[in-house]
Amino acid sequence: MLDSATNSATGYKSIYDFGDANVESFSVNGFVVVRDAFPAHGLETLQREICEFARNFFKIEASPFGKHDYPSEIERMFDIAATKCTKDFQDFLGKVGQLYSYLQLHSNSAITEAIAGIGGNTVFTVKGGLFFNSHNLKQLTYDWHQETPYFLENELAHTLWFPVIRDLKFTGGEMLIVSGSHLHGVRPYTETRRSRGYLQKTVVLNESDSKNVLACDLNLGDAVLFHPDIIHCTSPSLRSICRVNAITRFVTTK
Ligand SMILES: O=C(O)CCC(=O)C(=O)O
Repeated sequence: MLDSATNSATGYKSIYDFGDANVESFSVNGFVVVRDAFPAHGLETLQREICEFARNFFKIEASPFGKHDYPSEIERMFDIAATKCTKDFQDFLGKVGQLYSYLQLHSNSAITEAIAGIGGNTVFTVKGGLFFNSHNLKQLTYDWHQETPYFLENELAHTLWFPVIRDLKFTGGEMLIVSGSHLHGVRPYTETRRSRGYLQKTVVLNESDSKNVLACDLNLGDAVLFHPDIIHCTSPSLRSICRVNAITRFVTTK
């Protein structure tokens, strides 16, 4: 169980207090925080590409600040696109994971070193995309679940989760994880799907899980790398500003 920590804005303990990037902490907690995982210029290139891609995909006119303030432009376009058509928006979020600038981010040595540091498997390929959280849009959030049941045809190595446009303490809507929950393997789950939403493979938290919840209140540039059996979910979005994050799953072939 977790002993002490500062609280994040959500009232949950902050992941920063538990995420030392070493093999011992990974084996106990099931995650590590990778500080300075991405250089600012790499994230800015991704933000610019997301803006261009969104403008073309959703046929939205550029705003006057669109050339200078990519985070605000992404928020503006995503708010429009998300409320208009959830299905297209879902497709779009997934396709961002194939952008050159997205894949390029992962060639960064901080990521490869972190994977090697926690005794990672040989990684053959990545599957990634954006996630979005807003108080107007509950369909694109996840209940408590594990990654493994979603990737039965591949062997999932590690999962990387990171903010794409702003620090999470500013936007809220963090991902929540249950520290140490990977130690019990894959749990029984219930499949449901909200109208026009993601497939849910929901697990129920027990009393000890509930005491070990941490908020991934990461700063832009940092990332969390976690075990595929870690239980996690999207926290409710309480602020007016949306949250834009990415997930990359590193997979090995079976
Ligand atoms: O970023 C989020 O909202 C959660 C995403 C997630 O849990 C997942 O893709 O497995």
